[in-house]
Amino acid sequence: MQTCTLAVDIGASSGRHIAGIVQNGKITLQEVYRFENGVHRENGHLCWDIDTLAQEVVNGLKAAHDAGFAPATIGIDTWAVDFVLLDADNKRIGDAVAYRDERTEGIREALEKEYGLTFADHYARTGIQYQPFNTVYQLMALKKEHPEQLAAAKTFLMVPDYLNYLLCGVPANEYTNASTTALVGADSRDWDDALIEKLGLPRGIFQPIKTAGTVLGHLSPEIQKAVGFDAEVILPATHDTGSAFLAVPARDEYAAYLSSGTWSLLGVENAAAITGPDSCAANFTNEGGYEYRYRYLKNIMGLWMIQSVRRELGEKTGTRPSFPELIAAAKEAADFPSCVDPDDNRFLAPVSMIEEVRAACADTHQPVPAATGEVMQCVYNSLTQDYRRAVETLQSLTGKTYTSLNIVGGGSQDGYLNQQTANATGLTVFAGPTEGTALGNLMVQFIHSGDFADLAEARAAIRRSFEIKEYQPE
Ligand code: LFR
Repeated sequence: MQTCTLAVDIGASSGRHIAGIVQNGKITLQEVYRFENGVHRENGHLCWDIDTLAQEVVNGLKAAHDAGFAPATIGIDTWAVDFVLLDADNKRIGDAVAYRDERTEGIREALEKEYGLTFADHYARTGIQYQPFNTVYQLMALKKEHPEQLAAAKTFLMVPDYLNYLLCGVPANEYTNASTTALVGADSRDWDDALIEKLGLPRGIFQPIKTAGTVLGHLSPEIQKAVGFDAEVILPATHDTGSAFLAVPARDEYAAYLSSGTWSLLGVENAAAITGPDSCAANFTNEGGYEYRYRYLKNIMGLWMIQSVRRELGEKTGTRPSFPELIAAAKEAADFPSCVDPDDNRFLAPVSMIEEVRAACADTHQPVPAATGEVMQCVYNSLTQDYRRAVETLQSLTGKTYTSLNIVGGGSQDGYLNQQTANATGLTVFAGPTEGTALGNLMVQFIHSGDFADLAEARAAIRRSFEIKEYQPE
């Protein structure tokens, strides 16, 4: 059996179990299991199939064992903001509603009117951007629709907290993910009791906040029996973007980061939160990071737009085009000029992404893309122009000039996007590693195991271990 650490990295469309090993200062990764994820409609809402996810976590542990691995530690990361509630018998109450669901429509306004909480005040306290899906809005939507569920709740767990709980029986809220609730104080880094009280939420459901590197416990006897081994359940940065930012092999402090997946998260790490009015107006967020760094970043709609176009074409024709096919089509239409605003919430969950992009072009009196290549080129133009704007805003908010952009995650494999990003931003782009989130998850485990002394050492090992491609602006 090969001793390893194991990352369970679950995104909106798929999850993976990745074994990580450090030998002679170099990191190697091996994917041992992969499974599908997605949303479906249940009880009138878009929901995650949380029971299947929980089962897949266990299936993947068993697959790791069957492949000859003996994980010493296991860490889980997922997207942010979504949660489940447990009752007094520790049974799940209701569904795991997904963040693209529309239940939070109008809630921000309701907080202003009914609770006297303006967004400016809220932002000044928590430093968290406005997104319609912030956990706080979801909780307030639940309070309206199902007050009985909140009343019966004893424990609030974010999705990875819940999966951890099922593995080891210990309820806890991990800091990087808890910060995305918009209920944690930017400076106190703990639940904002006054805010929770003001909104009439039950303070008792929120668990002690624990930080990345904490060992929660061991696999329970039942899970050990199912998977064939015991391991420690450790907290990585359970928010995938928190893990991705950990894995950025920045060369100096003038590098901006871009975690490129379903979302494009563009920003930097700061030592203190920036919560002033300019930052609020720009909607930059101060999410909690490893060792209390602040992930100061902007959410950009990201590859979701491309993933949605691809899914839609697949439904129309019966076969999903590959990413290289879509990129080739875009290249054919490289001169297509139109550009939409990816941050417009119309792109969050449109019935048809292709039609939404066309409609947005028509609404802004630009050429309407017809063929797939034109739609794709329009998405590329839109994303890279948004990256450029985000870098400019970031510079004005931090008062720093950035000279390079490090792109990590699956999106960093798209050379066409990388080159256009370099061109649009005027920055040198360093692309890779592609396994941003899983790698960041593993790094906390490697530091725990003593393979690396600290984050600086672990990041240096990433530079040695993975190919990083360079793109100069043309
Ligand atoms: C990326 C991500 C973003 C978060 C969004 C919703 O996967 O975690 O950081 O804003 O998903 O949770």
